[in-house]
Amino acid sequence: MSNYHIKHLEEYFQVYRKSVRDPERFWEEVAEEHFVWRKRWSNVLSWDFAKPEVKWFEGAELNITENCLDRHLRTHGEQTAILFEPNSPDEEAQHITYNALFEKVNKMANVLKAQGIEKGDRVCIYLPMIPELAIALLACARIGAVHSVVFAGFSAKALATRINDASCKMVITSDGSYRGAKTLDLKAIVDEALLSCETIEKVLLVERTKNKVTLKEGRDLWIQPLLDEADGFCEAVSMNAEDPLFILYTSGSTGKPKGMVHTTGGYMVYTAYTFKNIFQYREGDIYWCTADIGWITGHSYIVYGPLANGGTTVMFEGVPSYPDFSRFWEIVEKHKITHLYTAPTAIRALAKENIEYVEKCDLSSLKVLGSVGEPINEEAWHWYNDNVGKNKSPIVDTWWQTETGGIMISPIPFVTPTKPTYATLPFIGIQPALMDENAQELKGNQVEGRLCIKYPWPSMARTIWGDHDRYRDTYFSAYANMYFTGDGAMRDEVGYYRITGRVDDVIIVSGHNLGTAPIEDAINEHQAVAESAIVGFPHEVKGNALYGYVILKEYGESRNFDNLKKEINQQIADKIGPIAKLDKIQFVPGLPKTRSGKIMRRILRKIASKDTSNLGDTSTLLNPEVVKEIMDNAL
Ligand code: 6R9
Repeated sequence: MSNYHIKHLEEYFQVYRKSVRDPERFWEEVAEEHFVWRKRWSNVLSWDFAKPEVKWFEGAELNITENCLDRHLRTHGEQTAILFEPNSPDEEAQHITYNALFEKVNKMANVLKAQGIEKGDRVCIYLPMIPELAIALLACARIGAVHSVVFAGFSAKALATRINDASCKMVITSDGSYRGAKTLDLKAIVDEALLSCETIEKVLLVERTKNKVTLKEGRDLWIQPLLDEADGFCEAVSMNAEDPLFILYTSGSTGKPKGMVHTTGGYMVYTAYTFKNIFQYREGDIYWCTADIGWITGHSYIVYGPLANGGTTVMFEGVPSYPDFSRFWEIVEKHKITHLYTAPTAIRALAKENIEYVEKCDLSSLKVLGSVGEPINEEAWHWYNDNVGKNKSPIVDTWWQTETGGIMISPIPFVTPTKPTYATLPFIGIQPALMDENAQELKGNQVEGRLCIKYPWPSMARTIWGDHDRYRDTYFSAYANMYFTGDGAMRDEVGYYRITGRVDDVIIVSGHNLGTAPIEDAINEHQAVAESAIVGFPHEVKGNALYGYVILKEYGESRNFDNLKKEINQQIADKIGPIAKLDKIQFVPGLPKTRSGKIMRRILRKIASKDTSNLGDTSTLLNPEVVKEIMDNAL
């Protein structure tokens, strides 16, 4: 098992040096030793960040589901692959073994085929966190269809935009979704979305909540009767290593979401390798990542990474607060969870509640804790470490992105000494760089700049679906020959990295990336609104919350501003989803602008954060009087 499971710091440094000295050789060895390929590659890596074009394991053929399922049947057939914990603690958990999962995936793959899905077709998956979600991903992968999962909290409009962008042929959804005490009517949202989607031929429906649904003749089908009839084996389609595996949308600085395209071979190798090392996952461990599969964390570290390693991965349907704030800790106790991978926003929300909720549960099974999605603040880090990890389970603060496919900067537990709020060291094979304003690389330690990556890694996204120019412009044009992450970071005196946050127009609210542009577009569509600007401000649970400055077409005394605020938020919920609602809305007579017409968001951010003692350079402001007016009436 050379290089596959790193066990001490010296070994990390050795393997790291090897991985950057000869990345091709290094990843070739990993690929060779730990995966099943149908045909070997002719070339490990070819790349050109100027085009940009990156290809790993060119010429190789494989099917990722043979690596995630088939090869484990002989050795791990009766081991639990997916442990499903339902929304309600009164409903029994399901232990789906590798044998059972194999059969379910094969059946669903046969159903997809019978319903006209072929290799290369795009299938939109809009499901709650139930086993069928993971099964649907794998069923697509089995037949070479490209899955595009849309988080089931997105609105009908957001869903339609994503379906249309990728010209999806099918939607897989459910009658409804349980979220704590609430039930969401997913099918109704899909029906509304499909009014503006022309490419969808079939809708497959999973029964979950028994909500009343209307079926459209010739389009909508319940999936269960089809599964009952389907054969339990479906020949896996041979995929080229560079064939797309999935599309996953992320926010950008324009209104249109970016459909990040991940390919098959490199993604598999990197997610599996990082999973094994960054969680130090061992035989028999019960690993739980609390993310939703609608986000990249769920794709890579609920589905593909754990299953490629023959692990047991927990899927939780519910929320941390239902039926009460003990839910997470009760799940840890009930299933003897060994690995808990969650987000700072969840930690902060739970830390606010009575400590009894944590203390009454037996958390002694835990070995490793993880954090992802946004910078973890010092207080949350200590609370997690002291109360959940009891000072014995290392916290892996893992920095990465939808675009990177897998974890990029992170401690390795029991190997890298941790430091609160630091993601610490680059993972094996990852070559970060910090850049200054003049696009020069900052060498040495104790520096702060913009975080870039200098060399390709196997799981990087290869393009933006249908818009390669935007891919180049967003990630490869700021700095020559580098991938630009959009994040700022500092490197301390020993070379540890601390991510300081986004440096672009993306705001991370409760771990969700929100672009300011799509929210502003949604607000501006309200008939009373002339213009708007959104900024983030610190929030004790969400990390950041949204503050909107809105210019009305008429600023009359007679308006009912409270109603207007509600309407604006409703508009946002309809166009994007409730996660993008504003915490504060201030009606303003104008926005601070530069002479060239750009909104000076820096000033708006300072006002929203109540940090107005020094507004910085305001000499290029066209309308300084507006700033004073906004400050006087700030919320
Ligand atoms: C995996 C994921 C990516 C953005 C990323 C950064 C922030 C993620 C972080 C972190 C500080 C961490 N981020 N992990 N910031 N420390 N450990 O979250 O992907 O949803 O695409 O978000 O999240 O700003 O650029 P994605």
